[in-house]
Amino acid sequence: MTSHDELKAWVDQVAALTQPEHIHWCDGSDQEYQDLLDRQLADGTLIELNQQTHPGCYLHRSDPDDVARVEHLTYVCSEHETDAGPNNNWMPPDKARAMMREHFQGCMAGRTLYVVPYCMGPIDSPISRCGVEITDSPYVVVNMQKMTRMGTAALRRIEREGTFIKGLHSTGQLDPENRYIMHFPEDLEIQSFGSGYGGNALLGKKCHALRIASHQARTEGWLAEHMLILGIENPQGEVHYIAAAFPSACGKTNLAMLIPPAEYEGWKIRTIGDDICWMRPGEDGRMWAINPEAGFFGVAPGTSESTNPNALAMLNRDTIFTNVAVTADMQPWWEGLDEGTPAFDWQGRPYDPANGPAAHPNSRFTVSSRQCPSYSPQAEAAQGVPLTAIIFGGRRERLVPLVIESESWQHGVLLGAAMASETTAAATGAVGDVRRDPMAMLPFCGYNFGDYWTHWLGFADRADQLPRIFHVNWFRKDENGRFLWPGFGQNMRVLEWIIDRSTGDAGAVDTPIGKMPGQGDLRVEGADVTLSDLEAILQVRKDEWKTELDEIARYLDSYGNRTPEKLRQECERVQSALESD
Ligand code: SAT
Ligand code: MN
Repeated sequence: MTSHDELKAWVDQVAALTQPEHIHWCDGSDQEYQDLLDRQLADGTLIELNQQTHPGCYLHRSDPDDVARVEHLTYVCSEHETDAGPNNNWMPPDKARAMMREHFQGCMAGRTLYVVPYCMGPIDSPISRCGVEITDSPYVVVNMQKMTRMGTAALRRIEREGTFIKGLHSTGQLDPENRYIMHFPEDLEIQSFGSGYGGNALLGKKCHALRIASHQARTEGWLAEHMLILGIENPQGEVHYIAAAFPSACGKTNLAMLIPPAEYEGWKIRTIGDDICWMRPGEDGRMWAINPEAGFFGVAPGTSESTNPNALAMLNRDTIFTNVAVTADMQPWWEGLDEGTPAFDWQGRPYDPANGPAAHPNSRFTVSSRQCPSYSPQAEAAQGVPLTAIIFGGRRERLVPLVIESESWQHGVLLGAAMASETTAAATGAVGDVRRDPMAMLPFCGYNFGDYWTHWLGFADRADQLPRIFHVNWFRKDENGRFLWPGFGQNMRVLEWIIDRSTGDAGAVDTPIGKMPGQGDLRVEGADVTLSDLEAILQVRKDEWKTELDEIARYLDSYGNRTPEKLRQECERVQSALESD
């Protein structure tokens, strides 16, 4: 199967523990994919959708208690608790291993154990990293096939390189009481039990590409971030790349695939990735980024002809849907779609509005990036793409203006560290509470946030053409709960300002919290926004910002002596700017 002795030994060891009936080494071939589909169609794991309208599309209905990431059951098991930080649940590694051993004991009896070698990032990129996921879920395997470079080529790279991330996954009994997502960053290892849901079970994604990779990135001098990457091409054919961090279910996929408004003739958005960005300083002093993923695991509800036509166009073939509703003729359906009516809800019940939405609010599509009409060939480039700007953004009804430009890298890191957002359905728990979510990494940073901010600040000395950092908020509302900014394609106007600021020729005004577009600096002709709305979303209320900064200072303090002094100083600088203005 492989010439890699350590890998072979690990598979044997896991098989001895979990007692599968069969072992299958995945090669990533079309035949293998087809066999896996057939098997899941036969046992009901997958349901065939309308093959006339949606060839190659299938539906998976998950256990109703297994529909989102479980942050309260996700642990970072570093040797020392302080290294995991207050931002993570922690358990001593020995204790976690012993507990997980009991769960895994015999759990694959009667099942097939799949060995899934995968590469995060283009197979020939020096920035890419490999892993092997062992799983007893064929649904996980077909999803990994779309989301990563999976199969023989990845295995060959692992054999050449030696090191790989070990990920062990079993759906167990899908019992929410016996569900754990464990990370052992110092051993480059993941163990996940009791869930089949994306972020808990597709281990290449959040577990590897963010939690373990962020730890690796710190020791090796790069960054693993919860960011989309897009290219903006102007009518002269110049392309600038932007990476943008938003919490889950805040529109990363829509922004990554944006279609510019009519006034932007000759402009194009090129999609590199919609969720994860690995970046490192290049020899030229710029920051170079790759998307480690090969597919999109996007939120279905709200995806429509008006919000994201590119996404809609890629979802009519070869897509796996999870927990969406279906029409009477078995087409996939979700809230926000302009056409069709739901006949059966996400649990397969005849649709009744009394039961809530037809599609689960965190229902998802899994699709290969190659199907995206705006997918950039540069996404396959081994060296990655150079970043012109980095954006942080949250979902904030109040306070936070449409766009802020940082005064410096250090100020930009503060904007990221101070991010907050209303919670969404992407994780179990309450929806709509404002929580601090630094760099949108709260659920994903594999080590202490204090050390993470120090790592971020350190790039100022290591690269001399760093991307400019901005903060945006598309979600500001008025007193009546109406959105003040139209969003979606119209966000292009903000992206243009961001690029022009970064390359030198757009106006801005100074405020105590950073630079903002002044009157006439944003191109708004043709946008569905009134002047008074625009004024409202660019307003800085000093009294409210003082309270916000006090809260940010307290939040930074909660990381104790791990919080970098430079970040506290930056916070104090903004506080005194607010006092003296
Ligand atoms: O965590 S997932 O990968 O399932 C999606 C998300 O919440 O960003
Ligand atoms: Mn995400």
